[in-house]
Amino acid sequence: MRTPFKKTNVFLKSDFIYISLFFLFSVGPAFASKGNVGQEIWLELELKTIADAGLVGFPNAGKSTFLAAISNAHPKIAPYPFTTLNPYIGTIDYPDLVSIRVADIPGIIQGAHQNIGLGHSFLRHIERCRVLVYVIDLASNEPWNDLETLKFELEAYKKGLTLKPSIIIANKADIIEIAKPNLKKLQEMYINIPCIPVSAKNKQNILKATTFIRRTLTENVEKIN
Ligand SMILES: Nc1nc2c(ncn2[C@@H]2O[C@H](COP(=O)(O)OP(=O)(O)OP(=O)(O)O)[C@@H](O)[C@H]2O)c(=O)[nH]1
Ligand SMILES: [Mg+2]
Repeated sequence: MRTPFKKTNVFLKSDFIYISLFFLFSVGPAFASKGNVGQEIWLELELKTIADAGLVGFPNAGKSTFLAAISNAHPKIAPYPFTTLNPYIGTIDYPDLVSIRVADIPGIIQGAHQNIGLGHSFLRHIERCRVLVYVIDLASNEPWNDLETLKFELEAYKKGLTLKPSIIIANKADIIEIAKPNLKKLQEMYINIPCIPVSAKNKQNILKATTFIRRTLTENVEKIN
């Protein structure tokens, strides 16, 4: 049994060891001087690139459905316009371990450059993508007009924006009666841009689409970096 005296004695000893170790290992500043008044600066930082490829299209064209089909993302999909209100990033993982980031950008409508619809804030996101992937609804009345409008809005927002490497994803190809003649005319009108028919909903021709996205990025690596 220990006496109270012995207990106190042990405590004092360990206390002494701790204090000695503290002084032995603490290497604080040797002197201190009075500080001057510091400087204050306001910086506005803007993220330059949000993704390798950006999905550009009218509301309801199927951008989010396409992103869900090609990547690991699970964006909200619904049959009404402006379902997507903020850019949503997904990653395409290729079998050789290369991955490409794709941004689902909220729908652009006529007058977007004048801040109509979701306007400027989303056009700004398009600037930050290396490659433009126009997602066109083949079942719409005149899909080539949709593409013209999109390109017009991009150019009106910032001259030269449509010069970025681009491809067309002609979506809703499963609605065959309307999609088939529309696809033919769209491809005839835009011979300089690869145009890949897909059905994002049924995951048809998705491999071809992801192959073209990658090819467009790698072929233009010098232009876009
Ligand atoms: N038939 C058919 N319907 C599709 C296809 N892709 C998308 N849809 C439908 O089109 C509607 C709109 O799809 P979303 O992916 O939400 O369209 P979005 O372009 O992201 O629309 P916003 O977010 O509003 O800009 C949904 O009802 C989808 O099921 C397709 O390949 N074929
Ligand atoms: Mg969407």
